[in-house]
Amino acid sequence: MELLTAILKKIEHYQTIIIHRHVRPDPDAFGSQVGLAKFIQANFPDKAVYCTGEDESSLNFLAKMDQVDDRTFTEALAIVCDTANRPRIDDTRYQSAQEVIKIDHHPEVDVYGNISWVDTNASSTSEMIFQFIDYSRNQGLDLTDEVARLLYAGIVGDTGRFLYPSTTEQTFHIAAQLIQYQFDRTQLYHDMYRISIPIARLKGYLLEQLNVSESGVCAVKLSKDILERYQVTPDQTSMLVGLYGDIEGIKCWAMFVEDEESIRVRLRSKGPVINQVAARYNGGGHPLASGATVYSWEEADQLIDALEELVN
Ligand SMILES: [Mn+2]
Repeated sequence: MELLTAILKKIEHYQTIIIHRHVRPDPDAFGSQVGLAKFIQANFPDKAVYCTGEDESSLNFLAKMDQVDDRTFTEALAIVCDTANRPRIDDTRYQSAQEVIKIDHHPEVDVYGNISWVDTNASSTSEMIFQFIDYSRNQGLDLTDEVARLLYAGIVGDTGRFLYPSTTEQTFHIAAQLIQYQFDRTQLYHDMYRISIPIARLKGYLLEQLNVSESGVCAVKLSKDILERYQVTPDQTSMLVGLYGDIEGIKCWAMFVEDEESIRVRLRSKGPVINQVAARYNGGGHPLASGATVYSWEEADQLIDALEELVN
């Protein structure tokens, strides 16, 4: 509560507020960032509120980013949503802001910000933004339909449509309140889960290649050649990482995606805690869902060995 009061005071105090989130955004990153921005803008129409970071074409249905010039940062309050560590903040210019606030639900691997509100029990940062808004509503501020849509998208995204164990009674309670607002939930689901024909074909390839070790580790490698053959970009493969969750015998899995200069790794688990392994390979994240980066296929194999060790 004290944190919420402190955050609201800062928002009231600053005339210019710039909101950030992590690189390679997902619906929770966008939902929390833009949801908070639109909430502030709706309640304080005289303030200048911006969302910064690169646009993401697959999330255009949620929002587009603003252009912010360097000078604007020097007088601003920067709020960073859904980002555990500083290297992952999209737009490094938060460094020149007057003050920084961190709002996040990942394990705290990097303490930053003049105010830091971290709640690892929250399903999503969007859920936390709702809590903040709920608190502010008692102070007379209003939630709008568009804000409700954005936060709902963030919660749905990070809980895998209310499937993951991070989904709590509170999550459902918040979702129940959000759907009382006017937005097209069916359209939102269509936009979030529609897959293109190239991705559908790549899905077929991935299932065909399925290879599960005796201990329950599954690893799949998508080289540049394969991506080219299927006409899919590294970014577009992110929606396929959940593919293995329903397959029997798989305890944890890694998807390697070759990029220009590195190999991105997406790690998922049904029990063994994998973020320690991710941390050893230039990454991090949640206990059961992490990301990492390796620089050769040999290093990729070492990471697979680390998963084998973890499971055994
Ligand atoms: Mn999140």
